[in-house]
Amino acid sequence: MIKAQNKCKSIVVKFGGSVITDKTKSYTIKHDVLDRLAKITKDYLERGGRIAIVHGGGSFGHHEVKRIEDEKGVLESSDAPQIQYSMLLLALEVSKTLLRHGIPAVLHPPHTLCEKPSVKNCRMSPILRDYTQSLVPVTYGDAIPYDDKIYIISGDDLAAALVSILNTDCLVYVIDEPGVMTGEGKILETVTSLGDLEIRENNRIDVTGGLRKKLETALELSNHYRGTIVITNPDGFERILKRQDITGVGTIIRATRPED
Ligand code: IP8
Repeated sequence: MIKAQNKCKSIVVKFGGSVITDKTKSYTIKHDVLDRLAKITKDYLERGGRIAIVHGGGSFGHHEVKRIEDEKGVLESSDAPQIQYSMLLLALEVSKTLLRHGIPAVLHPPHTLCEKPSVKNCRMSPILRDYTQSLVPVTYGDAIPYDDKIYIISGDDLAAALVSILNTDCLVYVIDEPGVMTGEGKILETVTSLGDLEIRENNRIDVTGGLRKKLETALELSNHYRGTIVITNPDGFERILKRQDITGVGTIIRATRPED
């Protein structure tokens, strides 16, 4: 029996790249969606909620990586600036929208925080510093040059690392489906293991592993994170933030623990 704690008074949210950009067209932002997410976030802050925001690469970072790979066949550290620049363009648009809605968003580019290509080697203290001062840190998936190669750090992993550092009640992954869907199009209420789970994945360009990798990260996190991890869409995000509660929204990710 899964006993989730349902309150979400503090959240790390990951806005999926496929939610805030149009993955069918390079460098295209869904401004209407971004505006909506910003408005929901602002209302939540006004009601005392605390939040840190992570976003994905969408048709910026993923398309840029794919373009370079197609062109050269390999990714070298000299390609990092181009990918970083593509992500900065998106991150600046996200920040601009948040600021326009009156959200005190502070941008933290991961290539300035992460020494090596693993979130364990990212210096999160500036993000904690800002969060502690009731600012809203914003970070995102990025390219880290290391050992003459490039590693892509996913926003999913950064979000998973941040919940423990910021000690938030919830981790919400906002995707473009209401939750994790089965092959037949049913929403799964919970995912407790990957096993032979059949999930519906879209086939858009994704260089960091898509939904299956997200589930792996979330399941691994749930072994030690005592908050709640939920995957949902913008409607679900709105319901969670309005009620500061996740009951009945999206798919809860929680690996089965011995005490269950
Ligand atoms: O969409 C990927 O971040 P994600 C970032 O969160 C790049 O996996 C540069 C492709």
